[in-house]
Amino acid sequence: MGLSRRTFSALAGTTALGLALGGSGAANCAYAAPTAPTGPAPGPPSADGRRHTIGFDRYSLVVDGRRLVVWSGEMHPFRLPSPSLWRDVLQKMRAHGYNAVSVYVSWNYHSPAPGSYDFTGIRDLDLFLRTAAECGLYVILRPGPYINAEIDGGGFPGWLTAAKGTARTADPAYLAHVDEWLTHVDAIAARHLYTDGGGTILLYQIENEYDAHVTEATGRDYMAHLYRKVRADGIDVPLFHNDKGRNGYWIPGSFDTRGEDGSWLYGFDGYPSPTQTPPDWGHFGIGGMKGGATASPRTPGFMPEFGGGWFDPWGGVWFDRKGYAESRRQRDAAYERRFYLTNLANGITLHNVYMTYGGTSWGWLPAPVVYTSYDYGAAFDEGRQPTAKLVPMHQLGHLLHHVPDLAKLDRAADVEAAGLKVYHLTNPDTGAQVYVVRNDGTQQVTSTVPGLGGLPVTVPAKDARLLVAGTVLGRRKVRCSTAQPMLSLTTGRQEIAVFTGRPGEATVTVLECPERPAVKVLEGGAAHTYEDGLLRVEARLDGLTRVSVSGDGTGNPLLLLLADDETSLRLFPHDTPSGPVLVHGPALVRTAAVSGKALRLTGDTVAAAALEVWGPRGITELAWNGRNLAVETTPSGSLRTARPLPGVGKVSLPALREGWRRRTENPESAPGYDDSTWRRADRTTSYSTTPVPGGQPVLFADDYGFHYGDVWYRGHLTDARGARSVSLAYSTGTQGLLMAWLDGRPLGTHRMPVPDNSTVRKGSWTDTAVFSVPEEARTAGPHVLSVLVRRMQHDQDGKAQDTHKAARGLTAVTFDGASPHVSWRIQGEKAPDAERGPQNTGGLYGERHGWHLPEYADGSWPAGSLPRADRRQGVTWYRTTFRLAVDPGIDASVGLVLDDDPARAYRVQIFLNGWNMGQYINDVGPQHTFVLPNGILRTRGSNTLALAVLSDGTTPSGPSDVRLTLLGAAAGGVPVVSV
Ligand code: IPT
Repeated sequence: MGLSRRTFSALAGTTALGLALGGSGAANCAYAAPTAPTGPAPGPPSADGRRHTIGFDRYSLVVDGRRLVVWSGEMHPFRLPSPSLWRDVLQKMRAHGYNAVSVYVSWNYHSPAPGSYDFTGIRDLDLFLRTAAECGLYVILRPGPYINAEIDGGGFPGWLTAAKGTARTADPAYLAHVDEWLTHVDAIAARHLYTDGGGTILLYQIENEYDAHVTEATGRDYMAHLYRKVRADGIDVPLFHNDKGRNGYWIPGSFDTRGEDGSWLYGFDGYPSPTQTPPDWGHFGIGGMKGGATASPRTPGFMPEFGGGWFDPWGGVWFDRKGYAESRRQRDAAYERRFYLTNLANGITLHNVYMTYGGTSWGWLPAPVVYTSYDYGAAFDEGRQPTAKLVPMHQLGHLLHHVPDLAKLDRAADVEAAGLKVYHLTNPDTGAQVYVVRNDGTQQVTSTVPGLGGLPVTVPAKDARLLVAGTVLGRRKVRCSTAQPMLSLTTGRQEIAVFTGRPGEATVTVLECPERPAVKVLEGGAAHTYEDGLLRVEARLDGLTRVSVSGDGTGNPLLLLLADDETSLRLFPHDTPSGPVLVHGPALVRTAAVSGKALRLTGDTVAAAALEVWGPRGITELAWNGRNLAVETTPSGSLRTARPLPGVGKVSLPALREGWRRRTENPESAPGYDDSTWRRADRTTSYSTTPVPGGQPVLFADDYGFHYGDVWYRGHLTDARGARSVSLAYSTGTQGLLMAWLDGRPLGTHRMPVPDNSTVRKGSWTDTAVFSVPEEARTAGPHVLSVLVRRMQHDQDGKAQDTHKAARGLTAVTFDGASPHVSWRIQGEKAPDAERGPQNTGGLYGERHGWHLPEYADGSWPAGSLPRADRRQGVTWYRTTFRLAVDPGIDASVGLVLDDDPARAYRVQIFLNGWNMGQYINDVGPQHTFVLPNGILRTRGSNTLALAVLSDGTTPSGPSDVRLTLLGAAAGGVPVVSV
């Protein structure tokens, strides 16, 4: 590849420039001069149309010559099928201190068939990238081709499971498909690169957790192929891979990048358990730790995924059936502090939390290992609500943005503090001292940490904090503080420094003031003394303590704010072209813009909240969500609204008891059903990894173009004389099942067991259902054997063994006592829904005939009220409509709850306005609440709910308690366009 103009613009640092120009013409674009300056971190990025350089050295990325700590959160656009809400989540991330969003792009979501690609509607990647840029977030783009991600086939399209070529190798048949995918993604990505200001894509990942074939030519050739392809498509930002663990796989130089190793970063992931001591995976090799960042000494410590929660499997064995609330409890705010601060202390300056908003694996998106909710116990829950886990993210994210010393840290002399683990670091340029102090014990510890002025530092059990000494904030040096710094900024002439900690904590902050300052405690309880040029402020954290410091010879007055955790979450710094602003009060501040004398803010309130703002000089007016507000000035140098902003009004949701209509289906089980338009299952070969049984046709659904949801088989038998039983071997993902009928008479249902600890990761389940053949059917026939398979989804391919190609559906059918001739027909899903996509619907009769769609006329269906208690093997549909009239100024997050006696054997696919919002398994769980995203849910208007109920026939069944629930509400929100 020649040195394009664009790549040229990606050069950072004169060393790299010289190399690139003098070299072979390769784009050695990103290795920065080791002496890159430590200046303030660059402001929030946007699609500004300007050239930008993205370089790095061993400490950090260097963007436009300035160090950047990447504080990123993972979200998946495909797990939030309402594009308007992408902005909601991204704005929330930005407001709470994240500066980047990392996204997988899932091949299967965009490609229903070979050669067919869709990037429109809910699949509009271009829109997502534009929105991220508008929200001021960098993007880390991760289009695979393999992603894992607990998504069907690990992101591989259904059609790829039936295609020639070994996946995740250099097999040309596979690479041809891969190139087609990357061509489509890259055409969009290339328009949004930060290097030319088209957008904010900062980094780009190829493959994911590729730990197979690492030492083989096929693995290296595959990676080299992906690298070349992506570069050839014009992607000129640094590329990287996400090493599964700390193996040192795919470090620079480990495969052929055509001399471009300088633009290749090493990244690795980790998901430590909360019971573990936080591991030292960074550069410093503390504790003799090998691997991780130490494997690549010239690139910055980079964790493209660090656990921010964990997923929950069907049955919920990992979390004691308590679901994601338990995941969130185990990896709580203190977990984040302990583990993420340890990462920072180890030189990890590119840090992405997987997940930050998990979302929903709606329709047939989930991999077999998970159920519908992908909440993940993340900082934002599935219903887009902030959780207590945001506290550390917010405090640290803003700190990293405002205190550039943290972007370049070396390990400093070890210090000991009784009962605490201390990481001592220093910025070699500024001399700032940083201490990460961690308590791994089960009791709170108070100890003195050498270097922190002999002050007692308290760390609660299983918690951690970051403290600084000798660090310049604005015009003053902080000699030391036992509170964690959160930010430092200057509005007009006023400097503001914020420190934080747990509520009730006693803190001491010592500032260097050359002259005796005038100190005023404006709010809260604080004591202060001045001696030998040092101002010592003592305060117990409780809400917001305000101390003003002036006349100390430094020039600018300082407002020292000491905020407890909850209060810190109500402090929102924002950058505007006129300078920084700090907003205090509301639950969320989304945007801040200066127009003339007015500061125009948008955001959310939940409870009524005073709105207070520190802003650039000349600002005298405030507007909130478009409304001008009366303001007054405060002794803190801020503007405050005369009256608090109102909180959110009441949201009422209708009951869903009335108006149901009900219809049973599965005519396919009747002997006379006309299946002549179904595909004949008569193939004899397959690319599946499942062997085709001798003497039988291929029955694997994927081989007939059916990739998602339920599939029907009808076997026409000519002679069943003497048949005692029939054995139906089948293969599904977790929780698959099979039900069979002979000549319309139910033979029974067979289900895969609920996974336990030993089987929970099993992607592919195979078993054989054996049903006895009723006496009256043991005749010459003809007979019809009808079989419905809920095959669930394709396994992921984490080990690169083509496991996504394991068969789904029936695999072999044999009779005991007879060998009738059988000819098979198969029917699965129809052509994919153009808007909702290939994973929305399977092959049930109702799905094939649009019973899930809002426009379907169900007027002829009999009325049927809930609860129901039918005993019938097969499928029954329930439909109702309901109206919502949520105030347009309210963002209400609504869920659907299904509840019943757990002994009842049935499952429900939930269709809202035609969208498959997931699957409920009454006797397995643990999920009962299904999030209904606004945009799909009409919050002002009519909605159609259709439930496709599949019941075993072994117990009475039918939906019982079906109701709407409010997952959260705020006054504010983003405009939502109906999907
Ligand atoms: C790692 C994957 O990279 C990611 O796609 C997802 O599957 C995640 O874990 C788990 O949610 S796999 C790692 C835990 C071995």
